[in-house]
Amino acid sequence: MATPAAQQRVAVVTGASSGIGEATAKTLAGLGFHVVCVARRADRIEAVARELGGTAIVADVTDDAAVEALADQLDRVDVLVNNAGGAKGLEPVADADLDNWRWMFETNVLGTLRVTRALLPKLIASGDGLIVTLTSIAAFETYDGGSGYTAAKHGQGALHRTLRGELLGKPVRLTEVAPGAVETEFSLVRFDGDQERADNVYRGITPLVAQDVAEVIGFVASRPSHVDLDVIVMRPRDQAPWGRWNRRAD
Ligand code: 8X3
Repeated sequence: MATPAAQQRVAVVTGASSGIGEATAKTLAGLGFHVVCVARRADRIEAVARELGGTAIVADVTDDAAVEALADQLDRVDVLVNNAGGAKGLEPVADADLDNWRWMFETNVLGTLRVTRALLPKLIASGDGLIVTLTSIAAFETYDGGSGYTAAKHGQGALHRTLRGELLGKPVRLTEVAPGAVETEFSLVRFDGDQERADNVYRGITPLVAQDVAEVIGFVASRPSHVDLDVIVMRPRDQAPWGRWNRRAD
């Protein structure tokens, strides 16, 4: 791995190959962190890491051995951004696709658990650690067709929030960032590559973009160490609780 400068703080960002993860990696690098970009797509994270002067580590958060190997390669971790995750499908409960549910629990819930558990000793040892977990407004709301995703995001949020008590007295801050609609590859993944269906999600609204979320994470990571921003819910002005949009005619 590229070596961080002496005393340089290290931030690990999962899902750093695109969208919120990539934008966050760039923002944190701009704040002076050595950023470790983690994702499955080697070519993408290598390009991102090269641009930042950071390190690319190819790892799938659903793979125990890969996450252990990730932890073994890191001497120091000051910030962890649990960003890897996503949605698959929009079926009602009556037609739920169990494979989609498994994928969503594996990536959002167990992925966050694996990476957090593996890096926790180093975050504590840093003396001023920070864990930022990207959940979603789906961690607080439910909506028709969204049960698998909202269940996974509620689970991921519960895991993250539990740490607030378990780590009390340890030098680690915890921030949950819960965005609404952000135009990234999110909907393309959810609809299995169906571009038209993905575009329809954002039709007639002004969604958030990845940079909007990255800037908030940069703000969180640059507060003094006694300040813990606990939960940040952010959504486009055009989005009320899920399913209610201010859509303008095209
Ligand atoms: C995704 C939030 O509003 O696009 O986490 O479903 S939304």
